[in-house]
Amino acid sequence: MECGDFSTFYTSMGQLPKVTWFRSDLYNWEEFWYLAGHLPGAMAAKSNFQAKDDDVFLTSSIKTGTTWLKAIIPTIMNPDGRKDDDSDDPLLKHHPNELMPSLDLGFYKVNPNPDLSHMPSPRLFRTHIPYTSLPESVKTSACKIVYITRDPKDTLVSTWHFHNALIGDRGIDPWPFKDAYESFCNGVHAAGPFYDHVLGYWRESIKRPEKIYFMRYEDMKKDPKGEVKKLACFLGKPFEKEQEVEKVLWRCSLDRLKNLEVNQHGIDPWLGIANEHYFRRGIVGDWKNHFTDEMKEKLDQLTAMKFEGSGLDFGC
Ligand code: PAP
Repeated sequence: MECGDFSTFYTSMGQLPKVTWFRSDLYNWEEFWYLAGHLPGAMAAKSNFQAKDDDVFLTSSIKTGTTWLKAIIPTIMNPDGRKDDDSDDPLLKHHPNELMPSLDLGFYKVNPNPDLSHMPSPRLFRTHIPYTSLPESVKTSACKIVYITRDPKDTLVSTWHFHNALIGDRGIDPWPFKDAYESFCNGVHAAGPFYDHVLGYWRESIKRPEKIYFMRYEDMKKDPKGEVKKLACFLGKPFEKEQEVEKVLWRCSLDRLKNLEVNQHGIDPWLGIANEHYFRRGIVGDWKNHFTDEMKEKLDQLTAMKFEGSGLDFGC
């Protein structure tokens, strides 16, 4: 593979199945859907990225609570992240996206073979790439992967709000919810099909629990201290005192992050998205404000059918 330009990836892209997903083109690569602007970076990362054993990857389908962990993981990994004094907290000046940069929507989006040698170890990355399409070295090295998922009903509602916020910024009318719902059920959405994405990481996490730590947003909301303690142990940075756990959770809380200047007014330099759009309600069960009984029934049945025999559920 010749590196240095994206032409090979654009040529491959041109031969892939393509659909329209509310005014955007989606391409199907290796069984998953990608936005046109996101796919070349994913392809380049798969071809060219070399993982290191101490890298940490945060992986997810979209809108499953990733931003919470984009804040929590760097705070756990930062030797000063659990100290009393907050004055040097990187979150004061940086959106969580910057602390856990995207492999494919950041580095490999702008350069198919970027020089990452300047990054201090341990390097922290995030990605929405499904397990099967991860760069081979991410799977085979000793680097750790944290995956977060969420009840598909709330995931869909969060996705729909996020898209409406983005298109609202461009003066475009909102996306009809029933259209978003149909696409989601058909598996046609960015990083979809949702169920295949979740199951890919879930099955691998069962085979290799020391490699992949699987989390659910609902568990984080229910028992944040317990969940974050387990996460810190997985990352090899266990907490010594209860107040350290509380400190990390406070620093990364939705209320705090939402109200920080950097998140109210900044813009993600890679994606051009307003930082504020990553923080909304952050509750479990927001779907109740948007789903009819019939919609709930159908999606719950689909979830039960897709996850049958996997040992995974969302308690719905
Ligand atoms: P991404 O895929 O673009 O990274 P992601 O962070 O996974 O988005 O999902 C955004 C959701 O996480 C939002 O949920 P909502 O739409 O239901 O409100 C957002 O509010 C929530 N979220 C962001 N930060 C936090 C946080 N610190 N604590 C809890 N939830 C959060």
